[in-house]
Amino acid sequence: MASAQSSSQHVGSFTRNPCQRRPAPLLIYDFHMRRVITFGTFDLFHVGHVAILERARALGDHLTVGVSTDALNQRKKGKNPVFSQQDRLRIVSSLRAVDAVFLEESLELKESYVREHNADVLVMGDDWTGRFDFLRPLCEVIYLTRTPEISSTGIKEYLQSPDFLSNPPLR
Ligand code: C2G
Repeated sequence: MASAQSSSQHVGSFTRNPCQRRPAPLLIYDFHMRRVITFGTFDLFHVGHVAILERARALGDHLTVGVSTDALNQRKKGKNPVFSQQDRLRIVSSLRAVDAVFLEESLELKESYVREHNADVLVMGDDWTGRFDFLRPLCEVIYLTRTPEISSTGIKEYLQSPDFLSNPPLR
């Protein structure tokens, strides 16, 4: 009983401790993790956001998400998101499909973000088609079809429309 316990503890520390001196199995040296990166505001988080994040994650082994800051939205769209950057970051980081998050401060920093996070693939929705093709020497660039009939802007408009009080769900 005692030996089974110490053996399982040993295996646990072997797999988790990066300073472990024992040589790692060859499998680990050969393994190349395909790292995916994507970006977005993810305000009023909805099913279109879930869909693109799940599809982005399925294209690799690790998904990093850049969540745009409130200041970036102010500059880009002239308005603040409904939810603060801290809340949007927290929502996105809670998803099973998402492995890491960070705050995207500027649209012009895509190249450094791709390098910093060692991304092999950049994924964006097809509303961004062509915009990031210049990164192709650095990483694969994939534009995924947006989920139809849902957007943060559409939700805001619906909440302000007379339909909202009388009608069934938006989608
Ligand atoms: N998206 C989608 N389907 C929808 C709505 C959004 O696939 N119905 C995708 C968008 O194409 C985008 C991601 O979800 O890839 C996030 O969408 P937004 O929050 O609207 O992101 P945006 O404001 O476009 O910010 O550096 C790029 C920006 O940070 C992107």
